[in-house]
Amino acid sequence: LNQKGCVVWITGLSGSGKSTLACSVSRELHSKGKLSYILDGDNLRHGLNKDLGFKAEDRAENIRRVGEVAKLFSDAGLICIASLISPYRKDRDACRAMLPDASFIEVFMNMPLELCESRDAKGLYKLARAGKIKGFTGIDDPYERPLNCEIEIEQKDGVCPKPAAMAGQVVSYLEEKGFL
Ligand code: GGZ
Repeated sequence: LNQKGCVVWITGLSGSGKSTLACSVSRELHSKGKLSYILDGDNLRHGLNKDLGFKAEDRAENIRRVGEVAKLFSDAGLICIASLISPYRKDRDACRAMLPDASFIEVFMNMPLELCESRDAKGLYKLARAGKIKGFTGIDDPYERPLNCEIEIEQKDGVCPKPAAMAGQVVSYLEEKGFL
């Protein structure tokens, strides 16, 4: 019985494809008979984290709480997939420090701002450009790229990999490291 849990932490800009990747990984794991659970920043902000906004301290607290919950799932033997912008390196590193060695797997959605902005599913970039949302990540708020993430998802020849291919990258890594 393989019960080694871990946290797959997906970081990147709004619209970079974090939630899509999370769903795709979860589906792939399910088909392999492995339990996973998705913690999505945007969803949790309606419940557990509904008291938090987007100031640096609020983002730090948001990420800290999700890190703690992710640790619980991981301790229970699940693969926990956390999908949050998590723009500050120190907040991501604090989550990494909570977990046993090698069980925090940072996945960087390295997509150009122009691509994320062109998707603009919820029209938030447009509002941010118009100054109607202040402190929007990538527009007038920082995003600190990971310096040593375990997995990087990027475009090849200007083309975004398909969700199944992105998920494949993550699943292969998990297999290689003995989590599957
Ligand atoms: C960034 C914002 C903001 C600001 C609202 N900055 O793409 P979405 O819409 O659906 O998901 C984003 C979500 C970000 O929540 P996180 O919990 O992932 O952020 S963090 O890790 O930084 O705490 C976006 C929406 O909230 N949103 N205002 N100012 N994203």
